[in-house]
Amino acid sequence: METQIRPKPHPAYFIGSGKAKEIAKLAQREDANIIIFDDNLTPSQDRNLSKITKKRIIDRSQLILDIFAQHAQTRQSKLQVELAQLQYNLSRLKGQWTHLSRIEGGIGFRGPGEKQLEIDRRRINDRITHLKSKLVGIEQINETKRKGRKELFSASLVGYTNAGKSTVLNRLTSSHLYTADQLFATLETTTRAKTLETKERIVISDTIGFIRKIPPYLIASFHATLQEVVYSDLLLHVVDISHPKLYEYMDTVIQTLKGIHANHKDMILIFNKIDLLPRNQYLFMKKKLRIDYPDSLFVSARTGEYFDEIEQAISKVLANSKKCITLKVPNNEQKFISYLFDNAEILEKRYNNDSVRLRVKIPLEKYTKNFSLFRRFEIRTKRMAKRKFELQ
Ligand SMILES: Nc1nc2c(ncn2[C@@H]2O[C@H](COP(=O)(O)OP(=O)(O)OP(=O)(O)O)[C@@H](O)[C@H]2O)c(=O)[nH]1
Ligand SMILES: [Mg+2]
Repeated sequence: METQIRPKPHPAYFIGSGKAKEIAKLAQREDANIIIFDDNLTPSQDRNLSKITKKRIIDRSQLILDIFAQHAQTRQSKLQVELAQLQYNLSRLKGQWTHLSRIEGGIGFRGPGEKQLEIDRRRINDRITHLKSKLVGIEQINETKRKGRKELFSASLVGYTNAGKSTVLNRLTSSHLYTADQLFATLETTTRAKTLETKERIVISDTIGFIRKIPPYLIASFHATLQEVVYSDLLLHVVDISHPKLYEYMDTVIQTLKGIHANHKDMILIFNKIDLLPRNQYLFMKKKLRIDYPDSLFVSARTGEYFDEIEQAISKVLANSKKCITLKVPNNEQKFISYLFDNAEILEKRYNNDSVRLRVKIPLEKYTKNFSLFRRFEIRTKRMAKRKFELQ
């Protein structure tokens, strides 16, 4: 492995040209097949590096896409991986386009290369449109499933890839989801039900892990998978406490959540894998982390140490949580209307001739208690259709 510190990437080689020659020699000597960069390269950097090294160059996004492709099992994840690959290719074609038009003079001069690029680009765009419409169809099916369990409080596990999310879910719900010491072992969302000691039933979902330095358009390809996170009531952020880059990884998770507008949700921070740290280091880290994250939990999903605290923390959030809903209540339901005014926070109200439309925030406990009434008057907005690929 080679590293170089530079004030900014070299426009032609990413690394310095001298370093590129050094790496070329090293790759020859070691008889390497490919050279992998832990960063994303522009198309021209990619071309120049393969020219100088005479080796195949793989950048960070390409490597991640390759892992995705190997792990994709379901129809949804296969479609998402293909979409991500095409988005990647399209971004490369765009780069080549500016590269060529600069050389060949742009307007008024169209070389054969450019025509081919235009055709390629159109084909890719057509396929992207096709894949997106299929994925929107899948999202609508997922949305219907989600509505079916709407009355249940839902939590989603989020975190950097390999933090132990699936292992945590397995232990919480006695499941047997695939876990492995590899990146992106999980690519799809799995939801499991759990009955808490307080007898309340909730659902918990496991989903794809996040990673550093990944272009937003690749995250957007996983829109359908990430919807579960967007619509959940609570996030369980799992962090591998034994990883030297834990702070950076936590920040990546927060930034990714921001990107999907899910950063304002209730969140329980779970520092996992405490069994991997020597006792004194664990105690030191715990003391330090508790200063910034006073409510965080420290557990081992492998040994089960302090694991009960997760359920207790979920119950606490559940007891205090509120639900936002829109209702259309006929004027003759005066009793229910005044119940709402007394018990819920009224966010919006609009009076019609024979009914009132209210957007309210209600404690979950009260919602569950009067579930049949709420269900009768609740308006289900078609959020999914409106939010189609808004991330891009
Ligand atoms: N020692 C130790 N290993 C753990 C613990 N939790 C998970 N692991 C291991 O960490 C690796 C990753 O665990 P997963 O549950 O697959 O992690 P994930 O966050 O779901 O990862 P992706 O799905 O790949 O994003 C596996 O080898 C687990 O056995 C823990 O508390 N202690
Ligand atoms: Mg997993």
